Amino acid sequence: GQTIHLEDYRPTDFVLERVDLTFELDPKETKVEARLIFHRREGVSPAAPLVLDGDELRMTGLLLDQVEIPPTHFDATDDTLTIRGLPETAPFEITITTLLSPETNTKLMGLYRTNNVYCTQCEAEGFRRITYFPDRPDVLAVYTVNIIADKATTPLLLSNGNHLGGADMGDGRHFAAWFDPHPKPSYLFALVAGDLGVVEDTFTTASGRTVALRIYVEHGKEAGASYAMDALKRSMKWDEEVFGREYDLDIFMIVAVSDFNMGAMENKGLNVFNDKYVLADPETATDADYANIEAIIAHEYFHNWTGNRITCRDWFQLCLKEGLTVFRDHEFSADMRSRAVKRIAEVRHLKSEQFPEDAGPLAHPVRPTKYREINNFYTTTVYEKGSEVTRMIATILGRDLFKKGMDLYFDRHDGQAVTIEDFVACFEDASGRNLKQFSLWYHQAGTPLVTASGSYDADKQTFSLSLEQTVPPTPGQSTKEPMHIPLRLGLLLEDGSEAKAASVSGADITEDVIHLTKRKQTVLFSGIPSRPVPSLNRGFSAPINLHIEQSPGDRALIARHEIDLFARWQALNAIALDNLVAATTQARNGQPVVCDNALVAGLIAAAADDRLEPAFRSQALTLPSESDIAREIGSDNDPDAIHTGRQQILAGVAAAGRDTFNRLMDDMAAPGPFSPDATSAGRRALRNSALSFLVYGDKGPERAAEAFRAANNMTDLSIALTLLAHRFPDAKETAEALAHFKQRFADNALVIDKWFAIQATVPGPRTLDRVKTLMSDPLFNGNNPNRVRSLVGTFAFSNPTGFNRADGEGYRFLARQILDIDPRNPQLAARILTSMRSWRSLEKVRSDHARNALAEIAGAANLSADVSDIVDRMLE
Ligand code: HT7
Ligand code: ZN
Repeated sequence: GQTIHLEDYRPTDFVLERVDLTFELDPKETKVEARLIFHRREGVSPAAPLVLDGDELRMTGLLLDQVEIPPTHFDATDDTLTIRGLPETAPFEITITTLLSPETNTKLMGLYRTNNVYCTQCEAEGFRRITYFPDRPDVLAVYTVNIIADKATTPLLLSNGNHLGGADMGDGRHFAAWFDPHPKPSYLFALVAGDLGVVEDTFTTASGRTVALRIYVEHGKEAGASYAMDALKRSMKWDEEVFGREYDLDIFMIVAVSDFNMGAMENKGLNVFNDKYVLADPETATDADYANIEAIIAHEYFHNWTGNRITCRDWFQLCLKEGLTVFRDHEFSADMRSRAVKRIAEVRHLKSEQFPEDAGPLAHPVRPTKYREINNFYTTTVYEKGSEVTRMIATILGRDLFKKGMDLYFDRHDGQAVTIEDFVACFEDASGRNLKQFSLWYHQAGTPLVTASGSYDADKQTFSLSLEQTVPPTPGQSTKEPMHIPLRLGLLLEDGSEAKAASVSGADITEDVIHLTKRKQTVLFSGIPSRPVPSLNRGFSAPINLHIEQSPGDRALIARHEIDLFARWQALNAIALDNLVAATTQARNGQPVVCDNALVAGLIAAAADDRLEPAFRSQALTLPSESDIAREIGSDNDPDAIHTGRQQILAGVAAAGRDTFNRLMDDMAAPGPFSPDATSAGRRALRNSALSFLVYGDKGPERAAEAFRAANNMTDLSIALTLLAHRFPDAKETAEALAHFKQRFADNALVIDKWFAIQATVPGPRTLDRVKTLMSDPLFNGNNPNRVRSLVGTFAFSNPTGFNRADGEGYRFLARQILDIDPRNPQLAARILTSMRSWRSLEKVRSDHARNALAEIAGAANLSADVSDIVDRMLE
């Protein structure tokens, strides 16, 4: 495909006023009639043709004001329809008839069938697979949709907006009409039709309107939607209270489907969800599943204002809606749960997913300036780093001015398709602050590195903090400007109290935020009575890598006394990471691995501290992952050495903390029946952290097998099964537990996904064969994205030793899978291929194998635009 550049953006020549769609649904041959009312934009040449987008369309009719357009007046190619000779000024109507085959649409873009349900996915460029259309987000129109289908098999006919009416057609078919009064881009169009069960509720808005709420799921699964419904109502209320945003239609619908390329989709008034993010009950959903459902329900609902009412001018602006909406869902979850624990989870996720992307061949700015395939830009950089950039605006402006800026944004741009510059201008105008340098966060890729060193002058009672920032080169950006980095900090004294400086010079500072704006800056704090320990980047105020020479003792002081709980976790994590990096070297050199006393003491102290909430203590006990360690090492990585070193450290902590962990097993036992709330989930998390260490200290599988038998909820059950499978892969108890789990949940595909994922992550070289065997299990289905992600995706993304086998078989396996999936579902193939994004940081034998596997993909015939874009960038 060709490259699209931001600088080439031009508005369309024709303005679309209205869209009238009629669907006659049939699995093999659906007929779509699209009536589009346009007028020529003022100043556009009368000779300019109308150029519409299309993708794999069969057109059977084309009319201008109800009169057939002669072949001399139009050209239809693979991806465009060009119509000439259109009226100079008067509005005109184009009627296009197309025939679609939903049943054979395996790409899951446009109109497709999933489990006998008709369903659409139009973001980013799926609408052009339904009809020829100006398929770009800055074309906003009002839609009317008529749906006709067989009444017996397809009783439910849904689209965006409000239901206008419907009737029987007397021939076994029926129809429904929907009208959406809010002008929208085509990517927010949706149609769902089929036979589904429903859960109903209502929400009364702040201004007193009643909104009907409906969640549609497969018949018989209605009970599983009650948590999602509760999360939806809490989201609606929260958006009113915190952002002042009320819902704007009479009905809000969610449909859960089992074949979906991503998590969910925010179509106006008719969200479509991957069923994984709707259905939950204690027997089948883990605490993580509940938290994800809450977050994703909220995310899609919040898009109603940040994305739908105000949308993107073009796809380069994707972070305008995604970064902002992730920020909003993070804040929502922080308010629903523990803020500190939520922040720790966010930062873990950011570091494990976004930092590697930003450090590898797929690095790109939060607001990119070019793309070949837009589907490949739904990235963790656009989403999660985009959210962090929004969070930094809030940190720099402070709560009140941030709110003023958001209000101005909603006021000024409601009903428009806008840019990041428009968004940032709202905060500049509301606050009077210049955010020009700050905006580099949108434009410069790469994670900034801040190096800090402090020195204390006892005579003068001053503390000087030298800070230096560098932004690493990334593809297409070899040199970088210094950024505006808001660094929250505290200076801790020996007794754990916080020093209050008499004065500060060398940087702008507001409350506890230092504004680092130059390449090098020295900040001088005066009136500091004794040598302080600086605690930098509290709350992860900036998404940076921070290097500071600090002794384990100084870090332990932060871990014990910081008022910012996140900073406590950060300090413990830094101690652990140092130890794990050293352990890797020791393991690689065949030396004994040494477990740092400060680490063991810090972990056990945090675990045992009853004043701290259990969820936090569990996070403290969760050591950096093998990929965290690989990232910290940065180059010449040997995943086997990382694994061995880490296992030894786990064993060290397990031995030293045995008594504490045993006590926690009792203290954290569930006091009553299962509840998915955050406090109960935190207790389960801490108990399972303790159990994990105990099992790592065990010689045999008995304790893990007993935990498996005792579990009365999916969190405990899946962790026990993971411990058995990972720690005792060859034990008969493990085989029995795996068989039992499979048999018990064979009819619940979402739970079987966990069964696949647990086995796909068993460390070591033998797992590849197991994955291959599982692919021929009757419960596996290579056409279902959730199944493919849980087995193939989990193996490639989350099994460092299994996937990165030294003989390269893991990479060759993945290459074959990518080439197999690509023709059916290019988006899925491309996404799974990004698991190789850090291949250059592997040691030479492995990186040579990885390059060859990538080259094999690159050289294959008929690659999709999605996969060739990713593989080309990875090899560049
Ligand atoms: N805005 C949604 C993105 C999405 C998507 C993109 C490409 C292909 C399929 C897709 N399904 C959903 C999801 C969101 O961020 O809310
Ligand atoms: Zn989103």
